[in-house]
Amino acid sequence: MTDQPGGLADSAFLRAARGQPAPHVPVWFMRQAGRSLPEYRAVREGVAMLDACTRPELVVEITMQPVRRHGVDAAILFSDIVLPLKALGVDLDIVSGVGPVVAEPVRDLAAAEAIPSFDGDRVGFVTEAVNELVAQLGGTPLVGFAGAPYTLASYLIEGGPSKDHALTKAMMHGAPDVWRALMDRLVGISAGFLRVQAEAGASAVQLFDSWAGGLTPADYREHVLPYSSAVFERIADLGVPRVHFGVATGEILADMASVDVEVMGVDWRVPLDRAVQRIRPHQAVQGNLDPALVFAPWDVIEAKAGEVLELGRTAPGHIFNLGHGVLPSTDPDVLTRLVDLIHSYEFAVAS
Ligand code: 1CP
Repeated sequence: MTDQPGGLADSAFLRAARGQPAPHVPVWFMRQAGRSLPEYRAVREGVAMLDACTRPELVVEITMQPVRRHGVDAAILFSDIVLPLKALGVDLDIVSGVGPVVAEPVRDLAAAEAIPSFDGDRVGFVTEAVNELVAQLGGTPLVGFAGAPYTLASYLIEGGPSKDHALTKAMMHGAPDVWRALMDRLVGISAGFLRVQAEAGASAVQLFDSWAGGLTPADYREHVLPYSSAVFERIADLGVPRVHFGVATGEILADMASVDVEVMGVDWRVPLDRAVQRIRPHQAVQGNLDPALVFAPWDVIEAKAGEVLELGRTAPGHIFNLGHGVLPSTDPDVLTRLVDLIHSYEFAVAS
């Protein structure tokens, strides 16, 4: 990374992530790659999702597409949270229209202990893709990511997407030895996968604990937080900004922010000024326009995005994003217009 003015370290995204003043509020969108873009659907034609993730030339192309089209301030690697599990030998697939499906769900100690340890050699294609992306992106940072232990565990235990996570919670409460064994392994996998991406050149990393918001605060604190905390501690030496994100996390935001992390991702349910009161004073915020709002008339989008920007000023740094991923039917032109709006926004009163 270069420290020259205008270089990567000076990018609006990294400055905001570190709580430093930025020339403009940086913006990117969770799930900006591989969702709403016709050019994505064209290159994915006939290629299975997880195969696409293992082909560096495709990963590079799909990761670059939203950067070229929207002019966002960060790229996110095209991959999936279950990819490292698959690469390590867990029998799973991403089924179109469903999501990740696990052939033999983890239900006992033997199955938990059979989850392989992380091995960077199994994801050499990620290193290759990240190296190439860093070269092509120049001054635009690349965000690496991983699923948090709890969210990964939910897929492994349920066997696929679930609304209530009943089997996951049953294991958490009813089989603590199995839970610990599984979560310990997933800490190694999440941290290992983030490390590989950062060492290959990713400028920041995000841990997606998408489903943690379905837990009671007590359960989150006792059964999940220690493992997510361990992931962040294991990668602290990398020196890249770390983002912690989940959905519907209002009630657990303070706990999520208690880990060693620079940026807190906030979903759309909590106004950013209130989020700032729940997290730690040095932490930047990322978010949080309701992803459904981009379907509203433009004057409404403009007003709501303006509100998000104004409330974001209460944090030492603000990275504009949606409160969760881009919805697949989103009009990409609206996202481009939104990026332009964020970049040209003039704050009402100087700070
Ligand atoms: O910008 C990007 O799209 C980057 C790539 C990306 C990311 C960051 C993909 C590609 N997946 C993810 C993360 C991911 N995957 C999360 C965390 C973020 C979030 O909360 O949205 C989760 C929970 C998953 C699991 C997953 N993978 C689901 C959700 C299923 C459920 O439980 O409801 C689904 C549908 C997938 C498949 C997937 N991942 C990515 C793509 C482009 C797709 C669709 C694959 C296809 O073409 O069929």
